[in-house]
Amino acid sequence: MNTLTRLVEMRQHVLKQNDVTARALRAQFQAAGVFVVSLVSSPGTGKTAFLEILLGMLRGAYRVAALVGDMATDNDARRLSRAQVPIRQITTGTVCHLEAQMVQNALDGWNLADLDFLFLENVGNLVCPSSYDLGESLRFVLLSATEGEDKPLKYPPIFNGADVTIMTKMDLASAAEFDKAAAYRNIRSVRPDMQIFEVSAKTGGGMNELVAFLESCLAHSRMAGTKTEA
Ligand SMILES: Nc1nc2c(ncn2[C@@H]2O[C@H](COP(=O)(O)OP(=O)(O)OP(=O)(O)O)[C@@H](O)[C@H]2O)c(=O)[nH]1
Ligand SMILES: [Mg+2]
Repeated sequence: MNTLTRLVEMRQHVLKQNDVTARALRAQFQAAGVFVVSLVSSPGTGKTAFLEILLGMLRGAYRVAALVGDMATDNDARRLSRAQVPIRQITTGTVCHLEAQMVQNALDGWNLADLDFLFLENVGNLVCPSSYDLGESLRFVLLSATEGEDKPLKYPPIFNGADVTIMTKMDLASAAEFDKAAAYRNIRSVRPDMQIFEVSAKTGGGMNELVAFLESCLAHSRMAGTKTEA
């Protein structure tokens, strides 16, 4: 066996193992009635800023928590802790994405049935996270007004593997000469039925719509769970 064959086989093994763990996680989340949303994007798109606002808006009415992945620092976990909800950091070291086993380990000691929403902030990267299922109910991909409308065309797997696009930093759209119509076209050329929201963590714009959307997702998933149990 040559080196390349061995590398391909090892990678397939890692992905297969991840799928098994993710399937078990998904079953755990469903049994506990917790709605799990993961966030992927390139570095600095605004995942943590978006989550800070979202956690603050949800925590009055819902039990919320978040896990946040970072290669080297706990900066994001410290920022999110200001929302005064349970937060745990996953430090991935040299690994450029979260894996299902890392999520499983980080949940140790938490009673999932005590939660309504759990958010997973992935490591900032538009490539690696796309291959790893984390057992989430919904995957958000964030695209900021400052990073260029062509990103969905350049990194199709991450947009194809997500359920919803969140356009962030919309307060900077005109300064950055962001071509929103082109961005919509590019997203939908990769994923035709993609739902898209526009937000700004600076002004809070678009966040009420996001909260209403998540509330309806939670209600639907609980109704579906009740029907399955019946
Ligand atoms: N003007 C403006 N700035 C924003 C917005 N959202 C985030 N930022 C800024 O963008 C920078 C990066 O935001 P983060 O929330 O750290 O981005 P991130 O995606 O979590 O970054 P990584 O975790 O490193 O991948 C920070 O300086 C934020 O203040 C926004 O809606 N408008
Ligand atoms: Mg972050």
